[in-house]
Amino acid sequence: MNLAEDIKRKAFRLGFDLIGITDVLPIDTEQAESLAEWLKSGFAGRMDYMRKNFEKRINPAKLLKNAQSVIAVGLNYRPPPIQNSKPSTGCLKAKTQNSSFGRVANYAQYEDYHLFIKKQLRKLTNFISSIAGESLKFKICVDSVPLAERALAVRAGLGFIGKNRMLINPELGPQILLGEIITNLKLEPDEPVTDNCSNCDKCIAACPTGALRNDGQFDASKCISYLTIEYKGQISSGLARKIDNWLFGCDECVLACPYQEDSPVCENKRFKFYSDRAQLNLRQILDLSQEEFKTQFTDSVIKRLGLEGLKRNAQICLANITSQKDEPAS
Ligand code: B12
Ligand code: SF4
Ligand code: SF4
Repeated sequence: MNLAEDIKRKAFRLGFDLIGITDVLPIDTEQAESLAEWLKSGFAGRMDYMRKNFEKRINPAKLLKNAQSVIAVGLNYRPPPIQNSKPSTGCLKAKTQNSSFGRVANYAQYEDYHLFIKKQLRKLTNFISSIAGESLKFKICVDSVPLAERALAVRAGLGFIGKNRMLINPELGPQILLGEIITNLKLEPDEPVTDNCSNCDKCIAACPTGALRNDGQFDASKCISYLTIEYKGQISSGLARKIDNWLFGCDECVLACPYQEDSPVCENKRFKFYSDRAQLNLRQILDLSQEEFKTQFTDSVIKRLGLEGLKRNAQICLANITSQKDEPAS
C-alpha cells in the first residue's frame, strides 16, 4: 500500500479537486526575491501583515518542528451559471423595481472557505494519523498563516502561476481555493506542472485599474479586491470610479482567462453555495442594521469586512451606477 496514494484518495473523497505533495524546502530564491521586492515597492499597500514573518512565509519548515512534507489541496469554486437574467435578492427582498445591484466575487458566494477547507483538512489529518501514526504532527494553513501558498501549490503539481497571479490548473482553470497541511510525516513529492500563459495577456487588458501592470508587476494597492476587502478608509475618487459595481472582491482577471472558459463548475454539495449572494441590492445594504448584517452574512467571508466597509462599497457602486445612467449615450 502506498501512503501518499491513500492520502490522495481520501482527500478526493473529502471533496477536494486537487491534491499534491511537496517537500519543505524554502520557495525558489527567485520567487522569494520577487516577494521581497514586491514588499519594498509599496505594491502591498496597507497589508502590513504581509510584511511580518517573511522567513516563515518563504520557508514552510519554519512553521512546524521537524516538518518533512507539505500536502497542498485545491477546491474548485467555479459557480454554476446564473439561472435567470434577473438578479436574485435572497434575504434582501427587493423593495423597488429599479433596484441597483452590486457584484460579489465568485469565491464569496459560498460559505466561508477558510472554515470549510480547515474542517475538511482536519478530517484528512485524522485519517493520516489513523493509518500512519497517532503521534504525527500537523499544521493546517488556509490563507491567514504566513505561507506562500501559490508557490508551494506549484511545486506540489497543482498548477502554474498565470499573469493574473492566480494558480491555474490546466483542466480546472484559475477558480481554485488553496489549503495546505505541513506535517512531520515524510511523503514522496509530486512533480510541478510546466504549463504557462504563452503569448496571452487577456487578464492584463481586462484589469480595470491597471493593478496588473504591463511590466508584469502587480500593484495590489490598486486592485479592486484589495480596495473593497482589505482597505479601510476612504477610497480615492479616481480608483472608486474604476470599481464599477464590484461590491466585494473582483473577478475580472479571472473571468478573462481562457483557462476558465471550459473548466467544470463546482459540484461539491458539501461546500455550501448561495446563488443569492452573486448580486446584492445596494440600497438594502445601506439600510442594513448590524443585527441584520450578522444574520445575513454569518457564514460568509463578507462578514470579515464588516458592515461599515460593505456600506462604503455600496455607496461607491451606487455612485458609479448613477453616473453611468447620467452619461449621454454615444
Ligand atoms: C495578500 C493576498 C491577496 C491580496 C494581494 C494579492 C496578490 N496577488 O498578492 C489581494 C487582497 C489583492 C488578494 C486578492 C485576491 N485573492 Co488573495 N490572497 C492573498 C494571500 C493572503 C497572500 C498572497 C501573497 O503572498 N501575495 C504576495 C505575492 C508577491 O505573492 P503571490 O502572488 O502569491 O506570488 C508568489 C508566487 O506565485 C511567485 N510568483 C509571483 N509572481 C509570479 C509570476 C510567475 C510567472 C511565477 C511563475 C511565479 C510567481 O512568487 C511569489 C512569492 O511567493 C493569499 C494566501 C496565502 N497565504 O498565500 C491569498 C490568495 C492568493 N488569494 C486568493 C484569491 C482567490 C484572491 C482573489 C481571486 C479574490 C477575489 N476574487 O477578489 C483576488 C485575486 C487578485 C489577484 N489577481 O491576485 C487565493 C488564490 C487561489 C489561486 N488559485 O491562486 C489565495 C491563495 C487564498 C487561498 N487560500 O485560496 N489576495
Ligand atoms: S482582481 Fe480585479 S483589479 Fe485586481 S488584478 Fe484582478 S482584474 Fe485587476
Ligand atoms: S488571461 Fe491569459 S495571460 Fe492571463 S492568466 Fe489567463 S492565460 Fe495567463
